Amino acid sequence: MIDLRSDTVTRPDDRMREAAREAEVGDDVYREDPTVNELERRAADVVGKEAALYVPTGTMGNQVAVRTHTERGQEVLAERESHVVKWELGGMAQLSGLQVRTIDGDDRGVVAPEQVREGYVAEDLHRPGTGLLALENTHNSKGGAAIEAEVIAAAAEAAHGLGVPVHLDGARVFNAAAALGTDVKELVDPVDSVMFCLSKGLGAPVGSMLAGSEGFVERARRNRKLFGGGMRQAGIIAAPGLLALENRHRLDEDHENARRLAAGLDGIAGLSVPEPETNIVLVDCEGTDHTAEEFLAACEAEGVLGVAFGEYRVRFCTHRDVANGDVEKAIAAVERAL
Ligand code: TLP
Repeated sequence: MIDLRSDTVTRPDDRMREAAREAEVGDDVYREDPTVNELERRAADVVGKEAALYVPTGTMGNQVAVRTHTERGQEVLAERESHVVKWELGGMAQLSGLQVRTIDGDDRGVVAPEQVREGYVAEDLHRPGTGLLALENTHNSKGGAAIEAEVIAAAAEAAHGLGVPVHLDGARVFNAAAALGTDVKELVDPVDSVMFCLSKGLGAPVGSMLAGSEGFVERARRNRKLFGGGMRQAGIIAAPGLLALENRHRLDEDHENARRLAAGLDGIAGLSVPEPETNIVLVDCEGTDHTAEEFLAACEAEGVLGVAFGEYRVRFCTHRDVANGDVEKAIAAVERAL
């Protein structure tokens, strides 16, 4: 089976398993786990922030960030299709008592500065006030669009001009940096906090990082505990995370595989597949007269897995466990499926 459902499906390699076995550990709630401490230092360095916090999932990282930046009852501005709005179980409302005001980004999920200013509400007798702007890079729902540093900076500047902090869901921010040929620090410099995942293209079995100023991360540490994310001998999972951090230089390979996959699938009658910017391939299958679910069932029977991203839209995602020749096999399998 060629599993292209997500870049989260990768298995830890032998080096990661070995690193987990050998990891020096301690109780991380007491901040006594040397491996977690090292991972937090290295992660902060890589993104150019003062400090970082290890969290079990990207979802927890986003939710802790949102909670840390805001006060109950405020509004959060976020792109309509962003993960934090669409795929986190309404966590902002459930966990932090926030109301979301969505912004319709463009077809790459870009939020323009004037949209930030339009969406902002000042606190008064009737209105709750805007507590946070949440951005996403790469933008998952929009096919892994790699949003340029100046675009992020423009939206962030608009928010900061209104006294509103900015969080970036950078689950795949290293994919964005690789695709743009930019240092990740440039992409995250304009924002106050960034979450990135070790468990996607970087290949760790678990874990994400939330980075920001010392003060922000100190407060986030309390909220992580509140949300049940205070882990103990977490060095066992942080050790593969340290190796994963070094895998950020391998993402171009996933992007190249995604481009080859997209080009091959686009050549199949009934499928329309734009050239991907990173490792996410969105396939429009309306021309086949089959829904995404029907199309996916046929693909599965031929040995390829993807996920539905709409009635006639399917996502295939390339990753570290895509073996040599898998892209060509997947294209041939989809052709047979149809
Ligand atoms: N995304 C998953 C699914 O939830 C859709 C995937 O397979 O892509 N931010 C972004 C932009 C994400 O894509 C994801 C995971 C998360 C946050 C949450 O990360 P986890 O799964 O670690 O909670």
